[in-house]
Amino acid sequence: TMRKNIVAGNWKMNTDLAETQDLISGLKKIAKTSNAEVIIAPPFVNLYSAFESVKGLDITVAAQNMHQSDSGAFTGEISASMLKSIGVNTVILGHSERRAFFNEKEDLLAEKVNTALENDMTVIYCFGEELKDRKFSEHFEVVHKQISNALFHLDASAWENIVLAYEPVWAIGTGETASPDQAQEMHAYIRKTIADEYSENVAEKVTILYGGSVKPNNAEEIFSKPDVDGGLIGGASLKAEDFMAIVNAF
Ligand code: G2H
Repeated sequence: TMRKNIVAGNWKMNTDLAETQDLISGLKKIAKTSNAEVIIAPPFVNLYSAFESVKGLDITVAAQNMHQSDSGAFTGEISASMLKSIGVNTVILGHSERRAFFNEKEDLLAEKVNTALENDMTVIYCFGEELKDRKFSEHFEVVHKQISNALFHLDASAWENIVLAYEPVWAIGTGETASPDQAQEMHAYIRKTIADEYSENVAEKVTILYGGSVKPNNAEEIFSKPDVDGGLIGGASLKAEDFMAIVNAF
């Protein structure tokens, strides 16, 4: 396809400074064999060190979150310009853990997306239904809203800097994965949703990642699906060997 394949590691609140450097050392072989763009998202405090450590490797460093404002009295928060100033141009927004534990809603996420794009950043926008939504057969509707509420105010051209990450909440860190067919079904639905709102061209170009308990033993089958363009990897991104195996599943 014309799409970029991406494997992104979301380290969540794991890895101190030494562990960040160790993990990156373990990833040094990735660049040579991979057909996918590789992204890692360490915690804020280690982004600078990570950025310095990946120099010369084909690895992009991303942030796991950021604030929607440019600067000001927001104690404890990090802005887009701070990220940019250390070379970080990619940010994960809307992760289900941000939604669940920090009450991030789509109106806020739309602001964060705007701020990121104004700062010429790439956004990895996460969303996905909960188990109850799937039980009530509302998963397509829920996903539609999560995408439209946060992203459909954007111009078609903005989509060049948007990556989508479908992460069914019931599959996150649970060891439960969506079956490759369930993933494909939703990814095809997402692409059709983009095509209906924008155009086939925009939809064909957008990279859609799957996330939720992707491991070395299931990555290849999931990534083989036509509308799955890669993965957002949590637990398995914390072991260099596992992450490399997933990256090399492409
Ligand atoms: C989903 C995923 C990474 P895990 O949150 O974003 O984590 O692979 O541990 O389910």
